[in-house]
Amino acid sequence: KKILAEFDYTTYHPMDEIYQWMDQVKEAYSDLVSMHYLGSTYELRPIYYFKIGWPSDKQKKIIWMDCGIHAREWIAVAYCQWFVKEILETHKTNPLLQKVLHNIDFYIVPVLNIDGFVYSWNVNRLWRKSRSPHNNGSCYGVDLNRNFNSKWGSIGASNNCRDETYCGTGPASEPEVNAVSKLLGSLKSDVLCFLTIHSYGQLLLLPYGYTKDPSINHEEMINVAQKAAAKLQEKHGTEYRVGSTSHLLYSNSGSSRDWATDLGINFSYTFELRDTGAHGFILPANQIRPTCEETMAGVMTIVEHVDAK
Ligand code: ING
Ligand code: ZN
Repeated sequence: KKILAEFDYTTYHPMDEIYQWMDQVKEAYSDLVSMHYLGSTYELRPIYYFKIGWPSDKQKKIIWMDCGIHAREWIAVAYCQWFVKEILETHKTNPLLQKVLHNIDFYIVPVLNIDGFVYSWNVNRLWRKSRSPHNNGSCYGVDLNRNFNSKWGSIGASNNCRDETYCGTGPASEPEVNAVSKLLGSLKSDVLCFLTIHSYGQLLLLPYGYTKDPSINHEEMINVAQKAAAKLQEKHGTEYRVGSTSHLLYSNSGSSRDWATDLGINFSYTFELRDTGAHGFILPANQIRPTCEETMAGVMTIVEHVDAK
């Protein structure tokens, strides 16, 4: 059993190592970190999230980050781990983090679609969906990013369980999506910002996917995103495109980002990390460090903006 100090953040880790890592993080940093049960996956694996911030008497604000909603997007999971490490290892010397951790709790879900993630490690590296059975077990998995209750099933999603974008049998029909919806629904008035991490494409996407209409906070969200993309590019020259999903890509319903927006969360973004297709979902491990370094710069630009509000 490896100790936390030796944990290698520049390689991809299977789920058993991530569970072990979470246990060690919460033990080693119990003053700043607590671990909580979010809910269960279809295959009955526990989904946990970290709450990171100084304990406070006043009601703190929240920044949400989930990774690994799509099974094959391993770099997203690696980024959540990196983000946690960076907060814990640099907060004492980083003035922004010092301030932020007093005002805000980060809620971080390192792997949301655990069943799919395990399946991607053990059976099919390019698996995307969850692993619930449908049509009497003739096909498996729901695209969890089409299963949220945001114009569910209306556009850019499939009703056929054999498809990669199968939206499920109803809004939040999947236990993973239901768990997120319940928790965020109960916290909504305190959530400053919702971040969901995917790959690939090098995009910073904002709402909406389900319509081409701009969201209420569109102007400000675009401005902040452009600033974040510029800061990100300063690190290693990586270029990001910024815009709403429906304009940059194509329309899609049932995404968590749109759902969070309609819940009333004023800043809601999807990060699509490296690359633009050369390696796609199989991003080589030697790109974990630069990808995470640049993403850190982008994310912290958003954090700084929402904290100052
Ligand atoms: N992309 C997101 C997805 O849920 C997206 C965002 C939406 C891409 C619509 C293209 C079209 O599909 C990934 N990589 O999961
Ligand atoms: Zn994705």
